Amino acid sequence: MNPGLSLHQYLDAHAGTDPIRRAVIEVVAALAQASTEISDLIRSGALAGITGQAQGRNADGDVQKDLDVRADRIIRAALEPLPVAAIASEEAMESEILYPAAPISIAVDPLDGSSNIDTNMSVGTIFSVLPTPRDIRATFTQPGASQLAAGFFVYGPQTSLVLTLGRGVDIFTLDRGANLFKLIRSAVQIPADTAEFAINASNQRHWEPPVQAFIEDCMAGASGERGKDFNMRWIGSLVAEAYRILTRGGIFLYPADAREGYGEGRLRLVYEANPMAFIMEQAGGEASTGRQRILDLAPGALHQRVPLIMGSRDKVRRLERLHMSPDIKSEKNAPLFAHRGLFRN
Ligand code: AFP
Repeated sequence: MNPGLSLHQYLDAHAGTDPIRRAVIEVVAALAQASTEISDLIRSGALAGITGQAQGRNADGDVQKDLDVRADRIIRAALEPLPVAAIASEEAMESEILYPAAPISIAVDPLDGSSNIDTNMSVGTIFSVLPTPRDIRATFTQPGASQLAAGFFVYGPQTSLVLTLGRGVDIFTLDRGANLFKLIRSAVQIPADTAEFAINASNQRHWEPPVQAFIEDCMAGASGERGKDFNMRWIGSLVAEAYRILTRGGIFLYPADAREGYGEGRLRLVYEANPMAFIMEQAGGEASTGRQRILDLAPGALHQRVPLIMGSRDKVRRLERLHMSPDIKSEKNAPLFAHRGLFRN
């Protein structure tokens, strides 16, 4: 597909005359417009009164920043006139029914990575487009494999959109002069193998044995059983980590850990893990809890958390094998393992 193609031209070509596809592209176009407004706020930061300061907590107890609330409002206003049956947001306890007869519904994390706003780091908006089922109450309990489209905006040095409509992954960057998103990469493929992992290593003592073993092997580098050195990244912003993986491969882990409230990890299934998993698979990667494919999970609750391991296919599969390996489970209590520790003192 020719570079420089505008998002509108790209979306029109996808939709044709199919009414559901047309509804999907109208939503993507509206989210793109909303993202330029959010991007402008972020670029202005304190000059636009954006402090990154906590304003309280959202419905599920997470710290809510001023821009979380403003981004949510901007997105809802952009979607309001469109054929959307229901919307679910990280910033609201319950989903909201808009036009029940509409063919699609949206789940959104209006501003992911907001704890990074006051440090001038990349943050983003993540969205998932689902078909509206016969029983609208079941909209957000559909497995991620039902998604019609998914994507995320990264508000970084460039404002970019990573998008899948179910036929591969394409990336667009905002041309501010023309106020248009333009295609910069099409048919993105994640390298199958990689030498880069992303995990918050400060939680190492809380991880389950399979994750401990995987990271330990990476840290052992060329002298260990992997026979090669690895690099580590941790940005604290899911969209930035995903964008890097789509650019040069790698694996991202936010696993379950033993801390209170982290028994199912930190990330939300419906509006973070599912859209990311759809994108990863469409780009030739994989996304798993370590035991199950993310897209096969049927959400039990709107803000349900899930362990997320995603990125280069071979690495995700290695972690799944480790989770299935009975030896690893028993090794956790073995004296040797107890003293191995990730960072030898
Ligand atoms: P915030 O939206 O609260 O900043 O959380 C961002 C996030 O959900 C995800 O984008 C990061 O990968 C992850 O949390 C970082 O979590 P830690 O702060 O525990 O490392």
